[in-house]
Amino acid sequence: MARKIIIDTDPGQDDAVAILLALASPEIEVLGITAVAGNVPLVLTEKNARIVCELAGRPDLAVHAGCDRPMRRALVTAEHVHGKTGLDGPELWEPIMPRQTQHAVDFIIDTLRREPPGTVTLCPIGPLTNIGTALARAPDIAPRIKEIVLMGGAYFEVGNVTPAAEFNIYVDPEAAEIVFRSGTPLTVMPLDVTHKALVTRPRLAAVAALGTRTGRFTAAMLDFFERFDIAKYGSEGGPLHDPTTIAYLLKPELFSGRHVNVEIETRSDLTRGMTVADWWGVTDRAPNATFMGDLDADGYFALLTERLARLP
Ligand SMILES: [Ca+2]
Repeated sequence: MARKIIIDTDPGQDDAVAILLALASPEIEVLGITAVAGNVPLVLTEKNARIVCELAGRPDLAVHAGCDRPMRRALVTAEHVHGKTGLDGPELWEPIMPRQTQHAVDFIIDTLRREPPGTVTLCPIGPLTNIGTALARAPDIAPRIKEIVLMGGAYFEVGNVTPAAEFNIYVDPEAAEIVFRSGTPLTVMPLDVTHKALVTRPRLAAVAALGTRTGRFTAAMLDFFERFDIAKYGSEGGPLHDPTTIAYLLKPELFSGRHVNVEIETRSDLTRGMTVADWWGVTDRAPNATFMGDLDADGYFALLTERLARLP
């Protein structure tokens, strides 16, 4: 039986690849896609999610627009990384599939109450505003969630948007705190993992060589995404963050980490959004998350390329 998931997202080129990976994989059933403000404002992330569904030949999917700003702060975006549209690189179009009228937070709550307990996994790959709002408004859904597998945070790599914080957690630390204290099984893909998942030239060439529309679209996105990251990190390629969550659902053996306590810094202006992971077990705080630390990068990109080849 396919694993039921909701993808909560702020596309974002790497979000788009995560969505494509899920839609290409028969082991996964995407119940819906919920958009949140993050990399770019909500009006764009919602539209980009529909563009990606149409690219994958899935205009039947439900895309819901969610929160347009963090729970208690002004929105911070990242056009300097993702471009003005959020999906800069390939040629984009005006999607014709409809946006659902139901708010994403209501969709998340209704879906978790409707489906049997312990069967729905949430995959947040943007700021945690939609998920945090849903948990705050309907605490009864927490024990019904099978698992939350999210991209966010960092320990050894520390930060990418500030010296101390990763973007998704930084944008809405209050929402992240709700998620990390929700008591639901939590698997975290931090920068410690994604900074080892580099889109090298040969890996990019393998995607471009698929010869499909999806392959060309993805290669154009990654090529754009790369330029910023290579300029910033000076590495052999940019990190491909968000698809690690979906890859984990498909092949958990690609990843390794530790079950530890993770707390979110919400008070300090200097370190706001820091994920304080007790990697070395120096406190007696109870573990609340499986915090990943490493991945088999070649296995990850092989999985990704093989799956993308199945799309039109
Ligand atoms: Ca994202």
